Amino acid sequence: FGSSWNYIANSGSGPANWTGVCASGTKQSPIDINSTSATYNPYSAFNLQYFGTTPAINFTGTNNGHSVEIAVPSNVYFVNGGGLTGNFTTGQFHLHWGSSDSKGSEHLVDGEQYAAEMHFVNFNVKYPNLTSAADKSDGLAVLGVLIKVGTTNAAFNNIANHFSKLVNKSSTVDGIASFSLAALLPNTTKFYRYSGSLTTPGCYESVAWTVFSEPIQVSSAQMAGLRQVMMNSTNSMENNFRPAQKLNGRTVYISYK
Ligand code: GRE
Ligand code: ZN
Repeated sequence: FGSSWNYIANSGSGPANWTGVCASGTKQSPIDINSTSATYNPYSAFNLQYFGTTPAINFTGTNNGHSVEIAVPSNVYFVNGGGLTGNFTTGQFHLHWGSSDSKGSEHLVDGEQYAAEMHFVNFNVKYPNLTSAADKSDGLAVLGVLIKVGTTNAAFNNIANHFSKLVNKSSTVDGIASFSLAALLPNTTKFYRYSGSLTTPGCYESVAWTVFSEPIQVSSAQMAGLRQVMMNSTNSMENNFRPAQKLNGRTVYISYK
């Protein structure tokens, strides 16, 4: 199975055929978040340390065949507070998106799917790297940002300007100058929180999920750039989202009343 998995339903390797924890797990992601049945939790302040800065570092963009992923040097950006147990450092961020504006996000809110979703993957600093943290129960804290199509997002151009160089599988772009990651986040402190998993194989149940309750906007031209990206020589990468998984009695928390 390895990295032969994909998002194509009738291929024999699509989400319904993913194996291991993806199939047997009981805390899988994504989910459809029911906002009215979510439990209010008065979280302490959420701290996205250094997200608002532009350190003198570079990012590397990669088309890994499943997503467009931006690798971030670890121990530069940190995520803590907001009810998280421990300190987490950003390892990468990546995107999931659809072929039309009415699908593409992984999380849904009250049954509504968004055009895309960005995941900031942060790993617990008690582990040496993202790979070793990924299968630990306290390993990951992922920030999910829902995306809808509307106005042009200037910050998004920091990555969108490179999409044309990431069209082909395994292509990379080095030396993407750092920028304020905070500018890619919605202008809200409101979020949902639940315990879940990686949304890609091996689907480890190691993620404290934060999904911000407000989407960000990107323009239709910016979305079009993303939709040019290919998963292999014949198929577009669009619709690289896993369908919503069963809640199985989990509590979804909401940070505000
Ligand atoms: C994801 O696809 O959402 C993901 C990763 C790696 C770690 C965590 C995670 O690709 O949620
Ligand atoms: Zn993801």
